[in-house]
Amino acid sequence: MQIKNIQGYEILDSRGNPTTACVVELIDGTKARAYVPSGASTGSHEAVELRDGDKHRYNGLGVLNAVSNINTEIKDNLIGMDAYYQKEIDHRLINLDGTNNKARLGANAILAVSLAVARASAMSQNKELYQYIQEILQLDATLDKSFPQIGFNVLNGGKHADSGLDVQEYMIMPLKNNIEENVRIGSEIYHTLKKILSKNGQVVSVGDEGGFAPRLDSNEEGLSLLVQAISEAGYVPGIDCALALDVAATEFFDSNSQNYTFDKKIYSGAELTSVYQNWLQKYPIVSIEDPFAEDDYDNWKNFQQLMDNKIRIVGDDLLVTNTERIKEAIDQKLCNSVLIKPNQIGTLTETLEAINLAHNNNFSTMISHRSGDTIDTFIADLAVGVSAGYIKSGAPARAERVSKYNRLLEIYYS
Ligand code: 2PG
Ligand code: MG
Repeated sequence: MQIKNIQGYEILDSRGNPTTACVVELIDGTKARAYVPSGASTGSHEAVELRDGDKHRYNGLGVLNAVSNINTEIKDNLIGMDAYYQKEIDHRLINLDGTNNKARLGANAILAVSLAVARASAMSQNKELYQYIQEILQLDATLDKSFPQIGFNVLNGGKHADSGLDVQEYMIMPLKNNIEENVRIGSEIYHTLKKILSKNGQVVSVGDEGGFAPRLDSNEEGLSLLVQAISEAGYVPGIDCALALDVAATEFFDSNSQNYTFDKKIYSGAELTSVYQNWLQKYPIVSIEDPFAEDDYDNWKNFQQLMDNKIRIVGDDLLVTNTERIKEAIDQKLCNSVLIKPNQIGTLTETLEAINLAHNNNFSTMISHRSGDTIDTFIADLAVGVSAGYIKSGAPARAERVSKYNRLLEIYYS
């Protein structure tokens, strides 16, 4: 089905910063939209998010250049192409850009178009988006829908809050086999945690991803609070609900000294490893994302070897949804799981390639939102479409976070 028109425009994300939106129209009259999210703790190897830098608009964060790239060059080149051929569309976009990190047209321009084309194609064929993704991957769509386990981020630190916590995300991960039950458990524990914090005289304001942002004495205190919240909500820690962390260690790594500033002290990679080992003895942690900085390969390798696949070690800033980096991680045994963020790489096709590469090499995948997000729910369909083991989209609160969880429920009932 031919593309008839493409229109990009600027909208606001959940932090109130501008981001790109795009509507794609097909000749059968189908119109579909996509909104692109934006990170705060970005990996240096991510595809480039084009910002205008014009201090007179949005403090330099405007995306009018990216929007204009959609409305001129991209539009001119894609009109008339068959939207059903996602791979061809995405390769046209990649070639048009011509750089290896989408720096010319902007990953925020390219991804908006790539996702809107996929959504328009699904709509035009009267399919749910997750089914359309299954078809692109040539998966057997007659199989049962498989739902990811959810990591609900209930305590925010790092670049996402001024809580003072170094660990960026403390997640609770309900372990039932049913998506509705897991959403309910996540919400109940979240509210129990709020009560505990209030009782302790802590603030219950939230960070960028909807998790609470209390001022705690140490990073470990976050873990004990979560275990307490799970128990007080009536669940058994480690049986009904586990813990997952995104340490986002690149943010507190000093590349000159090769050390980490953690809990206001200086740690070597080996010392930080001991901290994690100690936590793993005491708390039901099933996965740790970015335990070390994005280029600190030695410590990643050592930790993966020590853990011997007993937990998931998830590469985010390390891998940036990039097949080259994922290949390296597989070869060098740096971790065993990949965080998947479509805007780190810039097209749906490359995102699916990253997921395939991971799954074919026994790496699990966790599909992820960004800390600056919108109500776009593409990643929920992506998670079901590729049968990802895990998803994270922040707290079970705030519209841009729950939109993904609610879409999972919608798919469950579709
Ligand atoms: C992360 C993400 C999403 P950001 O580090 O995993 O939670 O944060 O979007 O700020 O990179
Ligand atoms: Mg991360």
